[in-house]
Amino acid sequence: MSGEAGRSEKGVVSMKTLLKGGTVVTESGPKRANVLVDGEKIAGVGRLLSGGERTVDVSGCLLFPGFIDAHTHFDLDVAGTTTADNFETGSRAALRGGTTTVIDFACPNKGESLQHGLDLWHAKAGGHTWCDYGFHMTIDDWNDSIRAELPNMFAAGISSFKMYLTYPAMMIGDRDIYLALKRLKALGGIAGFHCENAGVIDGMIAERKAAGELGVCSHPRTRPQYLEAEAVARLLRIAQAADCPVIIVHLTNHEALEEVRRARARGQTVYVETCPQYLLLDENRYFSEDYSQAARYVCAPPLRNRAEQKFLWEGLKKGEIQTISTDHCSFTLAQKDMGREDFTKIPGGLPGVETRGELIYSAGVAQHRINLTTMGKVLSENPARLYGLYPRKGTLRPGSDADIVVYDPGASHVIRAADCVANVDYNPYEGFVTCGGIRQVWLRGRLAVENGRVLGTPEGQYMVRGKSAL
Ligand code: DUC
Ligand code: ZN
Repeated sequence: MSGEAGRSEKGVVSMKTLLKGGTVVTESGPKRANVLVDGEKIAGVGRLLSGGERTVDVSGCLLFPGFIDAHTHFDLDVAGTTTADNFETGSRAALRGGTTTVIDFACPNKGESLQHGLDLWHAKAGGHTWCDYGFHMTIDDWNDSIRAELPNMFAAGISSFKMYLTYPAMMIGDRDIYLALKRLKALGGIAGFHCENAGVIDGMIAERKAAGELGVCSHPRTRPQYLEAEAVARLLRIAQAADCPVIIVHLTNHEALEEVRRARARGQTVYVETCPQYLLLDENRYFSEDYSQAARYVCAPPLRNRAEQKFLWEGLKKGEIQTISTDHCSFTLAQKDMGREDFTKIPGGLPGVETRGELIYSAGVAQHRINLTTMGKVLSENPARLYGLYPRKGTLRPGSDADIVVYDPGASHVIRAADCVANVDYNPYEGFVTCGGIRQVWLRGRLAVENGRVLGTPEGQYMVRGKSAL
């Protein structure tokens, strides 16, 4: 790399950089093109494009728009403990994995205002987040004051919300979901839903406890996929009543997807997210004799039967599933130890923000389950559109932020926790051999990661998001 700095109109020192010789993953397919970056923005994309004070040779590499992870939980209190990754460590891991924007869930406690939750999340993230970031707002209560706060949330750049059909601390009833959705519809907002049947799960847990079956293998057995499908079906009927589009987050299985198809067939707008853990891992992980080996995979919904993975990949290929996010919610093995005597005390969640891009390329594109265009859509373009960031994010075109993942398809490495920067002492994909690897990550025109090294300081900016437009 070589070059000299120039001065932009605003007097800010900027340098034009040409990323030369790569293949750009565009919305209509991969195209050989050079990318000219000017300051924080993309200035041009084209085959014959030249110029720039410095040239970076990216021949043989794929250039993706920076990945967006629309489902992270950093610095969240769960089950009497706090996630191992805060915004500092989590966003650093995200950036290393090609994710240039995360959307985390601001989470006021029941009885607190949305504004309180938002202030708290700004305090957690501000000044030490490595990638750009936004927040969804959790609605875990519905009353006149929360209703009255919603316009302020939009003004603060929050256009998407989250509701839970499970977890007593956060779940919200059918009436409140219905009323909240009607209000969101009027305001042009959208909501994602965690769909599992809380009541029946509670009953099943009580049965297991009474039988003394307190091991990790009771976790998947008390959260079967048909209870996820039931909750998806119920939520979609409530959405039908409210006439409001909705997002099903972390969908894991074909029975739940079938309910989405039914709703779409009757004319509803439904978006679906899945996660790498449901595409690559399966429930056998819970049946290890070694507590620690099993407990590290506890998340909700749980990992499913291996046969489900095929349905999810097909759903992605057909465009039935629009996004892959991680639900990154990391706990150390010591934290996972909290459930040695009782599986319900294991804090639920997996790390994933650092490995998503390489896993989806390796298990998806390289195995011909999805193509490059679909990978670009589900990791970047679709979340940008769905969550009101497009075209600033989610595309490599003139005027967009110069968030670029330079992916070398010829590289390969073994995923090891010891090599990762997330603040957690295991990796769910330990030993996985990647096809290809991330060579560079550019964040708003700045080289932020090179060959696994995160460069510079935390310069992530809060993203004021517009309305959903997928
Ligand atoms: N599932 C988890 O496993 N952890 C955090 C939240 C969630 O939905
Ligand atoms: Zn989550």
